[in-house]
This record gives sequence, structure tokens and C-alpha cells, in this order.
Amino acid sequence: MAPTQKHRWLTRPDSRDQRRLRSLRQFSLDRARLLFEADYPGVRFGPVVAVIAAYNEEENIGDVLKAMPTLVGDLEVSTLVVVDGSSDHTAQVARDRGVYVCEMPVNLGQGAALRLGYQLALSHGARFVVTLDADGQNDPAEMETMLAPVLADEVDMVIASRRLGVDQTTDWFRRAGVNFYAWCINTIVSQHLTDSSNGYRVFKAELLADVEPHLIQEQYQTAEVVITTASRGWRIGEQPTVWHPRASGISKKGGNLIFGFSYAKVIATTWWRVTLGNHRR
Ligand SMILES: Nc1nc2c(ncn2[C@@H]2O[C@H](COP(=O)(O)OP(=O)(O)OP(=O)(O)O)[C@@H](O)[C@H]2O)c(=O)[nH]1
Ligand SMILES: [Mg+2]
Repeated sequence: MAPTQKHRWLTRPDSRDQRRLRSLRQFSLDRARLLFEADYPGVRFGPVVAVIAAYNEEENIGDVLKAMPTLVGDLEVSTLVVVDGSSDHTAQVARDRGVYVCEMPVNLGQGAALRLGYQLALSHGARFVVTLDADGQNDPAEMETMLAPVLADEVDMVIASRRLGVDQTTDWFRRAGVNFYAWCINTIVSQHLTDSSNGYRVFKAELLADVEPHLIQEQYQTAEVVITTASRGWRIGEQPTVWHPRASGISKKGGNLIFGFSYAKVIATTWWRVTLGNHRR
């Protein structure tokens, strides 16, 4: 019997819409993967794969890609840009720079784009995956420093730290948020991290293969990755880096209050789901 308004509350009113949305999301991801395989048949990445999620970054991504190293030590670096539903020429600018591009037809969020990037990197030969932003806030030239502790097998994941390095931005509210959320995450998963919300990270492939299936966040993904990684027993380290102001444009994460609230929600729900054992994908 179709639900009527009268007993809609009994039938979990949004479940059908949510199912539709899930199928559309999956369709978008599958289609992007198929197009990628068609664009780059049989591709084999270098051992280091830099995954960059980019959304409406046509003004910024060209300079970031120009600065990307092609070698770290004797390890070849492949760069993969994942674009989802950008309304500008982000994907074209990246293609013109000669890097690998995977494009989705609709916007699913940075977390979803990175997960697709992780899957592609792992299935095409990555041994180490680096993530960094397309807006110029991370310096690709610091990749060697970022990779060093993982290559030396001291840790399994490295997060860049603006607090151990240099923060060139001036927003004191955002800075207070970085400190506060690092403290929250450290308390939950017994770590001593100073900048757990930094998106410049290095992962060993084995770690990512273990952690990726547990990730679900579509946008505010950094807390989820750290909490999941730590709670599954992997070793996390930090490296001091420079945190630059966004080259141009605005944050895709909303203003400080929206960002702060959404981030807190991700910490709380990931804690509930992952560390308290209430797993649900
Ligand atoms: N593919 C994809 N990338 C996204 C999306 N939202 C943000 N990004 C990218 O993720 C990176 C970080 O996004 P920002 O909006 O700068 O957010 P942030 O750096 O975490 O926070 P800010 O300190 O506010 O800049 C950039 O490369 C964005 O282009 C999205 O919906 N899809
Ligand atoms: Mg940014």
C-alpha cells in the first residue's frame, strides 16, 4: 500500500528518496570510472599517486599542477585530478597540463571525489597516495618532506601541519577551530596531532585499502579519515609545512560557522560509527 500523508511518519518518509539518491550517486561514480578506463586504457600509475579533488578551481589548479613534481627521489609521481560537476573549466585546465583527469557529471563533494581517486589509484598500481588541495593552500614542492617518514617506514600516514610549520592565513577563528578540533580528535583516538583537518596527506596503499571502505563523508572528510585510520591501529605522523592563503575564489566548505558545525558533526558521527562500533555504510 502506498504511504498516505496520515501514516507517512510510520514508513520512514525519506527512505525512497534516499534510495533514489544513492542509486544516482552510484551511477555517477560508475560512469566516471568507466569513462576514466576508456580515456586511459590499461593505465599503470607511478608508485606515488597525487590525488587532487577539484571543484570550480579553473583559476587555481593550473599553477598547482605546474608545481607538481614528477619524481620524488627515484619514485615516479602520477597526478590524478577528480572533478565532479564543476561549472567552470577545471577539468580542461587539468587535461591541458597533461595529468590524469577523472570527471563526474554531478557534484558529490570532496569526500566522494577523493574516495573515487583512492580507488583508481589503488587499482592502477599506487604504493603511496598523496592528497592535496587545488586552491594553492598546499605546496606541491613539499611532497618529498611529506613522503619521507612513510618511505622510512616510521609511520603509515603523514598529515601536514601548519601549526608545526607556518600558517600564512590570518583568520584567527579558523585557527582556533583547527586547534579545538585537533584536541577533540586527539581525545577520541589518543593521538597527539596538531592539525588533523589538513588535507595535505600521505597514505601507504595498504592503509588506504583497509580504511577506504569505511569512509562515507561526502564533504568534510579529514576528521573521518584520521579517526578511522587511528582507530584501526595505523601509525600517523606529521610534518611541518606552509599553509598558504587560497590563491583565488572562495572556500567550498561554507563560512566559519557552517564549516565548524559540519566538522563537529562529522567528528561526532564518525566517533559513534567507527570507534564505538556502530558500523553502517
Ligand atoms: N571534486 C571536488 N572537490 C572539492 C569539492 N569541494 C571542495 N573541493 C576541493 O577540495 C579542496 C579543498 O576545498 P576548500 O573549499 O578549499 O576547503 P578547505 O581547504 O578544506 O577549507 P578552507 O580552509 O575553507 O579553504 C579544493 O581543492 C577544492 O576544489 C567538491 O565538491 N568536489
Ligand atoms: Mg582551501
